[in-house]
Amino acid sequence: MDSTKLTKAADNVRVLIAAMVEKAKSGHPGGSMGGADFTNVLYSKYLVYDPEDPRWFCRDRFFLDPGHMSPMLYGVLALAGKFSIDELKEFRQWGSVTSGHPELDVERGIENSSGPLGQGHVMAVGSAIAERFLVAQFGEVVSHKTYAFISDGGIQEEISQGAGRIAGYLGLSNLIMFYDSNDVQLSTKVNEVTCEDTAAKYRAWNWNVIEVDGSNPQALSSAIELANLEKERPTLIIGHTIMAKGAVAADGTSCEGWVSTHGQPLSKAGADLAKTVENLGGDPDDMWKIYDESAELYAARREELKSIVAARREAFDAWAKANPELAAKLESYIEGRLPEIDYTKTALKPNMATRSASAAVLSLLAEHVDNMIVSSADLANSDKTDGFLKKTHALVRGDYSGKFLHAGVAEMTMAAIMNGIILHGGMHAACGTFFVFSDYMKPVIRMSALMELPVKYVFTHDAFRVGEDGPTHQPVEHEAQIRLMEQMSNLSGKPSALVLRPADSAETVACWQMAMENKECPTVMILSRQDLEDLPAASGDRLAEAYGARKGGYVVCPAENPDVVLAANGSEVSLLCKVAEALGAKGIKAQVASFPSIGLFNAQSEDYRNSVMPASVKVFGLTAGLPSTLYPLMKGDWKVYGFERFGASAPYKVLDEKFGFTEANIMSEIEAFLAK
Ligand SMILES: Cc1ncc(C[n+]2csc(CCOP(=O)(O)OP(=O)(O)O)c2C)c(N)n1
Ligand SMILES: [Mg+2]
Repeated sequence: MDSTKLTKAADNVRVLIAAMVEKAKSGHPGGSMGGADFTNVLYSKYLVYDPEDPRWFCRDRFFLDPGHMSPMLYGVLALAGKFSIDELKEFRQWGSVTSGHPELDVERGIENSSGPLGQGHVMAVGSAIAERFLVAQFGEVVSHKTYAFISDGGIQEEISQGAGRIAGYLGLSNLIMFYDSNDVQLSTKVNEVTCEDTAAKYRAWNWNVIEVDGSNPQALSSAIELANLEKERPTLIIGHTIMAKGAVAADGTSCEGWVSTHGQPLSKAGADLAKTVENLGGDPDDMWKIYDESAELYAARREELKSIVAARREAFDAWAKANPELAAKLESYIEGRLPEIDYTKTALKPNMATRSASAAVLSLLAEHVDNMIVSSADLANSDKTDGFLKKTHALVRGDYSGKFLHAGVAEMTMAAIMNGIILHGGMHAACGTFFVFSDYMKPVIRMSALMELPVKYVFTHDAFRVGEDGPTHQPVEHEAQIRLMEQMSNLSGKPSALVLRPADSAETVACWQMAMENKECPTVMILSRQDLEDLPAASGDRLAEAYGARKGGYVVCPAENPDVVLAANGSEVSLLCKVAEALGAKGIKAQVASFPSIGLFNAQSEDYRNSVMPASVKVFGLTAGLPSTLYPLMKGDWKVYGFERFGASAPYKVLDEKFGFTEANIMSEIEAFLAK
């Protein structure tokens, strides 16, 4: 192996990194320069991908955790032919493909958006789980490695605890993670915040840990080769690297290891750009170039990849020919086609809690959808994702045929794993916990939304009616918060999330079908712990009527020329139906509408919206969340009765009384509102 050639190519990347950050007048050169040796070795010698087909399903995946090291990734990908020098020159500029932190772009070799430290490597765990799961169904023809790159920040983020535990517990030997250990972070040296023994920590989680000089291509190659041989455990390669490798000041003294090089152009950090470029073997007057030696290295790899990929494709074709049914199934997975599911077969009983109705749908899904992983953060029997579990079994070390992942008590890790499963491709993924703990998952849901990943989030125990567990367990402001995602569009200009709070079991079925059919963004399901009365159905077919949910909101109790529209979702709708009946007896005509998704309703035509909420009619909203939950729905003359405090510990019927969620109190609220 020609170490000099590899170091030269890494130096080439370092020069490009320094130039990019300098030109952009912002960015993170230090860590990027130190990590370039590993990334260069990986891309020029080991990562298996098809240069002609970036989406080739069996490619190795590379997940970058520290997105601030984007210039390192863009630099290496430029050598691999995925970015042009002109595109590197546009680093961090409006409309460029080289944004400050990488944004998912598989065509260019970017497998994940990264920036929030910690999440990137957990997505890699998800990808590794998806790969093992698919190998269990289809065999080695779909196997590949998942590589992750993590830095001090990711190692310190709490989420790494969950990822380390789960990957080690599952023995994900197809996962190889490089830890760029450069002893420096954003504002301090690493030894100012921790004295942990990282190697021992990962070993304790059942990882294969290898420690190497992270600047030495020979040592890095050996480590990657060893990791590739590992059959039982995930591997952590701790690479001791050098922050701002090669950076020097005007007088030639070293600036390596300086905290100041973390997040600003080298010139601002105290180094000299021209001297640094020179020190790295580059030409300060011509920094923007790919050296002939680097081009040769990557051209040779391209040739190697051609034959590696051709052999893999040949083996795949032979397998497909011998196993046409399996091959067709795999194709349907990759294309994201859903099997035929007759949702009317959902085993509903009268007046179910929506979490129980969800369990019934999940049970049906488990029977039909073989490429779906459902997970729970140790609440499966409470968030009722066990409806799915009962029809399958859990993933365990050495047996990846189960469709259920016991994530343990690690909500954020679980969610980031779901993102990784979807990023891998060919899979559906859902995860559950109590709605109140969605707080632990928001940064990940945000990344699902940004990356347009259709993860299904199942949140139960959706309001103060959690009851005796008290205010720590009672979500109040959560629906208003999560619905903000419905008001925001993603980078494709579409809604960034679909948030559904069904009002009864039939609506839960409709909402689950919508969730499964939604391939464009995450879906959040907000479900009740307590039983809910089935809503009335004028047609006699409540399930058919519940598909009004497809429009986000629809009339459940119609009234001709109503005096008032009563608007709610979830558990509040059946209460309003009763109130409407009582108002009717007093000569007040109330039309009740259910709004499982406010965002989706607001996206409907004005005509449709007026048919549900006629323009001149007063609107009374009821919510067990903050009143502002319903504000985006309100127009004209309106009032919302909601919840403006933390909840309380007591049986939920008592809480209904105390907080005024009774027929009598809501009646009088409405009458007072109409009298105004
Ligand atoms: C969740 C999260 N918190 C904070 C930050 C801001 N931030 C960016 S890099 C960094 C620390 C970087 O240290 P390290 O990971 O060692 O990178 P290096 O300095 O070696 O480049 C921080 C705190 C972030 N991106 N994500
Ligand atoms: Mg560091």
